[in-house]
Amino acid sequence: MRFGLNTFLVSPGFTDADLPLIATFEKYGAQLVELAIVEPESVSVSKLKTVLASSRLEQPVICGAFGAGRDLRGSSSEVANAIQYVSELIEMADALGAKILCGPMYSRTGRSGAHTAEERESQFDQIALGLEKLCAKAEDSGIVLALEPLNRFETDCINTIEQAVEMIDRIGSDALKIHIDTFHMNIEEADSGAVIRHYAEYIGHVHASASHRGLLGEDQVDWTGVLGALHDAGYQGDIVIESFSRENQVIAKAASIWRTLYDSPEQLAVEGLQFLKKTWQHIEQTEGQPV
Ligand code: LER
Ligand code: MN
Repeated sequence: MRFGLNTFLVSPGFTDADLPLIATFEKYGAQLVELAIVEPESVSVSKLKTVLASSRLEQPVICGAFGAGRDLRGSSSEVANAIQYVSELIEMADALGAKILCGPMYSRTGRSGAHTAEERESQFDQIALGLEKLCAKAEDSGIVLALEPLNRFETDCINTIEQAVEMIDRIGSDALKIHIDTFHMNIEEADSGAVIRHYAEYIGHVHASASHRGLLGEDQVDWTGVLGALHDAGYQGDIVIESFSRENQVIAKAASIWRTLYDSPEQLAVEGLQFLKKTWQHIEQTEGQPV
């Protein structure tokens, strides 16, 4: 189990210019870096590998960004782009020794609207076809694709853990898991801790994100409930803090961070990691004790 930081905190999309972030995140107390790769061609895998190897954050997670033009339920060119993009990320993950590729890869982020039951069914059929191809590639490389449900304003497609489970059961590949995000769960789930306990075996990755995307622990997420459920389920994966810089134009509309939520990315990172580690430790120490 590791605690880490997503590069969206400071960078609109990881490129070679962001390589120094790895040392910075290590200094902040991260045990892994989640690389938000918007344009795979702006990353030199060999340079990245060298920098990772010289740090203690050797095995990263890759986070996909599904903006305009990448949509498994879109036009044939959008589908082809999405497949091409995720395929390149799988290859990058493989080259870097990463085991998880996460994000809302079923559709374009920000696409949200009403559909008839028939339209929805045909969209899901189309997504399943795309995911089947990607899972076959991921299986060959031993990479897990972790699907992230998003809140209703960012997608009308997969909003809840249960909907992600339906898609995973339909595909039936060991390479497909769920990527939960406490921010989205806080909007869409009735009880985040309970749903984590119920579907624990499906969870492959976690974004720890405050209910307002600001400082962890100074928000409405029931952190003891969420982390307690992951702990009790024997979760062995990564828990990565995600927030976004206000300057991040790539994800500005989706993240909708219009006001200052913390003093600096360093504050969010350092205090957030300390908060997660302290809460996890407390859960471990009080395990089995009467409430
Ligand atoms: C991405 O991990 C995420 O949580 C989204 O809200 C960003 O669009
Ligand atoms: Mn997220």
